[in-house]
Amino acid sequence: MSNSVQVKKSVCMGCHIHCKVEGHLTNGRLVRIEEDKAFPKAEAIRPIVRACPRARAFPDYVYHPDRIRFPLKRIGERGDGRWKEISWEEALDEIAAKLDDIRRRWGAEAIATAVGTARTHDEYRMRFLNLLGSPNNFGQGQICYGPGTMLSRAIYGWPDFYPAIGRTTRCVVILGGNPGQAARGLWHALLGAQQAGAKLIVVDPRRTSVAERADIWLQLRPGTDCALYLGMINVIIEEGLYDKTFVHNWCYGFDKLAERVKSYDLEKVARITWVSAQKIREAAELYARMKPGVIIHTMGVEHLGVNSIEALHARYILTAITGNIDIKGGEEMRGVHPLLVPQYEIELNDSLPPEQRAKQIGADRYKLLSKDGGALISQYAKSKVGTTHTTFAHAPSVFRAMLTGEPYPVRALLTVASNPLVTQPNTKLVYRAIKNLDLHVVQDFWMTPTAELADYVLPAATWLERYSIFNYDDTVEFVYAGEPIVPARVEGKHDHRPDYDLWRGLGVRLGQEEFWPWETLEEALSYRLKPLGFTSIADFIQRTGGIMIPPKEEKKYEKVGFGTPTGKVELYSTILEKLGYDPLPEYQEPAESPVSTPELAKEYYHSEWRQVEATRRERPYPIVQVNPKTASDLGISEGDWVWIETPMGRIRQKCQLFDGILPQVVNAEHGWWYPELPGEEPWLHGVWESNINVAINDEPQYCSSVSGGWTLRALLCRVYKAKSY
Ligand SMILES: Nc1nc2c(c(=O)[nH]1)N[C@H]1C(S)=C(S)[C@@H](COP(=O)(O)OP(=O)(O)OC[C@H]3O[C@@H](n4cnc5c(=O)[nH]c(N)nc54)[C@H](O)[C@@H]3O)O[C@H]1N2
Ligand SMILES: Nc1nc2c(c(=O)[nH]1)N[C@H]1C(S)=C(S)[C@@H](COP(=O)(O)OP(=O)(O)OC[C@H]3O[C@@H](n4cnc5c(=O)[nH]c(N)nc54)[C@H](O)[C@@H]3O)O[C@H]1N2
Ligand code: SF4
Ligand SMILES: [Mo]
Repeated sequence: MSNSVQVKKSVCMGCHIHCKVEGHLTNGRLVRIEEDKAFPKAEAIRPIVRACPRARAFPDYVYHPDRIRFPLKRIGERGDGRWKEISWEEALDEIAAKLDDIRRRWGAEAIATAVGTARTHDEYRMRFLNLLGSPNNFGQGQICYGPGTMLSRAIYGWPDFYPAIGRTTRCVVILGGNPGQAARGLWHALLGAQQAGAKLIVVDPRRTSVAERADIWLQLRPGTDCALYLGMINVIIEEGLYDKTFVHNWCYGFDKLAERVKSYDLEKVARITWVSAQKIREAAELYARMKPGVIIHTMGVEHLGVNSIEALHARYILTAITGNIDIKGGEEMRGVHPLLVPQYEIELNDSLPPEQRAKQIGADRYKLLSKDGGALISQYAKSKVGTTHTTFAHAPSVFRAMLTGEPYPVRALLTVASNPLVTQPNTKLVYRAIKNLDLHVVQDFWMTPTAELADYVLPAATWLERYSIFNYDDTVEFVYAGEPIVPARVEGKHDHRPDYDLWRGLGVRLGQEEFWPWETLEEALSYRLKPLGFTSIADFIQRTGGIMIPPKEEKKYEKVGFGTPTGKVELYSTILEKLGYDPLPEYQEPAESPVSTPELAKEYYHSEWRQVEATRRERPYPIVQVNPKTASDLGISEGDWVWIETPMGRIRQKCQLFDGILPQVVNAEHGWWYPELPGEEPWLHGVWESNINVAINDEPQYCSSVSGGWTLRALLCRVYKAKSY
């Protein structure tokens, strides 16, 4: 008998690369994920599926016996680990009734939502919350590209740049990024560019695989990026290496910038950063001379908390004064596809009444998050990009409100696609805050430590079981679409549903019915594609193969300008000035210095994948990297379990000796919990054992005063030998 073979097209949501993939099925069962061969291989966006350990393990992941199969309702106390299976309709009815009660007693703002790193259709969560009248949406975006996109919108009127690395690129600068492990698509683009002769500069306290390939590696003291970049700007201006025409026509505040950076002479910068003046000068000259150049900053900079916005500001100035904007092989300005209904429109941000928006927690202190900051940025940016800046509540402040009732009580939390008990700093506070709620709902694939503290746990459909559209959250004009590869619901076996079903299900039960005309995610996504001339998402996939990339125009700013108050790139930011902040970047000593976290094991994705055997086998334990000299002074050897301790608490990881890290610095992994340990309290799957966020502080002095972003790098700790398990 011959086997029936089927191929389905989708977009992998396994990580930020979002490869276009094909699911191969034999007799209806997923056997492997392959790259979509019909995918047009634009230079900077290659599928890298074959090299990806997670892609190989997806069949084990989607069919894993530990997945949640039906909605679960807690019986017993929260955290007891005792559950009863109920139907989706029962779960949604009960949750909606409880939310209705909380809304009546405390106001809609007492209901908050937490989300993770953009891998679901989050625009429907925003729609639900805006219609409900709560401004308290928060999540990981606040430290994961949120600071960068907020700031680039403020000073360029454009979302973050797209690194268009290609054959013409002559210089690539990687700031605090580890693409060899965390961004393989970028890694491959980089190798191609190097082969074609591009130069590479890497700024990282650790010798990563990309630092090993660098022409210049600046091994800086963690947390000092801002000073380093100001020093480089100083060199570029002093030596006249900036793009005079672009600066003259398109930059605002150059003279004030030149004045500011004068105090960042290389002797001083070398003292702050521990990088030699000579190397800093060489890096500045190389970047300014080898054009087009691309700067890519990732979490080493975004996670700097106190210094993050300042460092990002200096980083964007480097791109602007060298004129590397919107040119082929440089950093491109992109925007949403002109015909696609953008996520922004689905979110219905304008339907949140102003008096409710004004209650957004944290907005009074962290002004770039606030309604004023958001409105100011959006007013200018919208005219150019067509989308605006979505504001967030400040996560650490919302957890405090759950616990203390200040500035007002937050009584319910809906956590979707996130595991804050592991990924948010100050784990003890997060734990106590969640325990204090009237209602906690989690939608996930697995019983994570966070799900163990829920009242209801809803079984989510993975990207393999649902339709999807992807356009990097309205920041690029590509449209990718995917279809389900395996069924989400199998009678009697499991009833996984897309997150959309939660938001719509609650919306229609809470009086929002007229705003939810689409019964399913498939219908909702089809609506977004109709203006492009497709009858449905299935029609789009069938006729296009699931991808549309309109041609790219260079130097769009010559036609449309920049979406800022002055219509130029604001090196000197009039928006920051209006909000009461320093309009130019200035370095501050980090709250503490220095330990840096994390190094990402390539098999994992944050707190995910620890239950899948193939990936876990490759990295069974968390690893902390220690310089051999430091280890020998502390009596620690390779493979020892060591305590990593701060005044917040201590956790254990296994020591790896590594001479690519400075003796004063250690590097711990984040995202650790142990699915195999019991779920009930006090274990919570070992959340207190190796999770570095137990030891990280999130008080206001650890947060950026501009954006509220918390500090996950450049923190002080003590390391010493632990007993082995
Ligand atoms: N100390 C320290 N902390 C960090 C970091 C660090 O470097 N150091 N990194 C930070 C960064 S950059 C990020 S982005 C965050 C990540 O923070 P999180 O997003 O909270 O972490 P993940 O482990 O990705 O958790 C995602 C959860 O969502 C589930 N999930 C995945 N897709 C879906 C979906 O489509 N629907 C639903 N309902 N569930 C889904 C997964 O099973 C998983 O349990 O962590 C941050 N925390
Ligand atoms: N395999 C895998 N891939 C992933 C993820 C995953 O969990 N696993 N997560 C995804 C997500 S959400 C994100 S945000 C990205 C993260 O991707 P990246 O940002 O590329 O990776 P990280 O390891 O978080 O951090 C990058 C580098 O910052 C350095 N660093 C630490 N402190 C400093 C500092 O003070 N200054 C500078 N300049 N550098 C510093 C670290 O040594 C590290 O090499 O990866 C994505 N891809
Ligand atoms: S998990 Fe692997 S296959 Fe999926 S998007 Fe990331 S790199 Fe591509
Ligand atoms: Mo992230």
